[in-house]
Amino acid sequence: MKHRDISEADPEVYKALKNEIERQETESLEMIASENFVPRQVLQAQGSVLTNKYAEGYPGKRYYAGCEYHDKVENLARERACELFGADHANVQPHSGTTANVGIYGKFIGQGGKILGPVLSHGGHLSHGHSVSMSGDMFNFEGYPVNEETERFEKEDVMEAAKEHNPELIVCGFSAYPREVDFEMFREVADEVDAMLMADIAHISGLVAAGVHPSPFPECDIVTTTTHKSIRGARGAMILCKEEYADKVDSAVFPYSQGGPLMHQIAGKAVSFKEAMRPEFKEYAQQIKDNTKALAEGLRTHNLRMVSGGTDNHLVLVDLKEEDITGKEAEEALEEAGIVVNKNSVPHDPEPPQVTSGIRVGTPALTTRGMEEKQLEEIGEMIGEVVRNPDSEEVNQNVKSRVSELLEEFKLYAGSEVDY
Ligand code: DSN
Repeated sequence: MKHRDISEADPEVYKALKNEIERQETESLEMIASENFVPRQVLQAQGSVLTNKYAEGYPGKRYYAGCEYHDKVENLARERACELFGADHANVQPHSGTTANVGIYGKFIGQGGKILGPVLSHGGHLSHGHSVSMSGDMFNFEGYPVNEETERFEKEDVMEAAKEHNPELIVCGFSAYPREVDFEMFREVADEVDAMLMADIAHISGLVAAGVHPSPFPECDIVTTTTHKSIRGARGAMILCKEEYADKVDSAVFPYSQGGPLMHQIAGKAVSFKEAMRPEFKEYAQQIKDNTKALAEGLRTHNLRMVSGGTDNHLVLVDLKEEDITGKEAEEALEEAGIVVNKNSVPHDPEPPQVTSGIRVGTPALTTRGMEEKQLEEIGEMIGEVVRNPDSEEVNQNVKSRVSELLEEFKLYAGSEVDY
């Protein structure tokens, strides 16, 4: 086998990698609420020789020989995950949040079983039972809404849906919900209808790990999360649970829903969990929350309405139903000006998901770049300017030029030896 540098071996891929780091570093403000930037040490683990090995099974119980170091790495990831989240057991093998969720539904509830989850346009995720996802196809999902007045998940509405549908499992956890999740409330509802309680904390796991958002334990029986959003780790997912569910959770992942684990990704997860244990990570997570509040202040200067009136976490959901612009048009105008957000359905959205009447705006990635309240408030104002004047070339140029200055001031990988 001949080893060559990627620049020589595959110039096309190499060029795309170089272009992508240039895009991330210099072209736009990354404000997709589910995205983040990992440090060099996580990239190194992900690019390691652990990719070369099959390691089906679990540490000490593999189906292939030669897993001594894979066991070491997976145990580190599991132990760190348990410590960070106060869990009895962690399975760090899920390739994605969707496979983690569907594995749990299948193993614990079974095909056709009744599950209650959040309505997608009220903050839920496709894997919480949407009809276009296998979760909606294989399981009998019903939805609970946000409250008409507060636009938050309130006990009365969740309880009403739970009593009407009598689910075996309740899913709490959201991909577009700007408020703190009240796990105690969900536990009370689950107990009332004798259901298991699962939290999907994919979006907020960094906040939970840092202790700046309430923990889903001990209220929840099982907790799933991706590992690359606010927790700023390697791309993938994990499942955390109480001891009594440990064996069943493990079998829900392998062999039920996956084969061989991606051990290089598990190494990346282990390294990122160690990062999340550092005191600086707690400061980072608190800064995410402070920055999002500042972003909301900036948006308010343009009288933009936010679902539920504001934010307690890492994102805001701007409601454009009463404005002369759709979510899609706002997303496009902002991208043109160098600010990357995503169009997002809002509660009672008259527009289809490809258009929507909202935008979701998050701060974890910009907080990783080192930006603070001053910058985020200004960025909120710029978003307001663009949304109010989507066709103005002058606004577009002014915002673009300020975005370039901010990117220049708050570098990402420059000086870190990461060059693609
Ligand atoms: N795609 C993620 C998000 O943007 O919320 C969820 O999987």
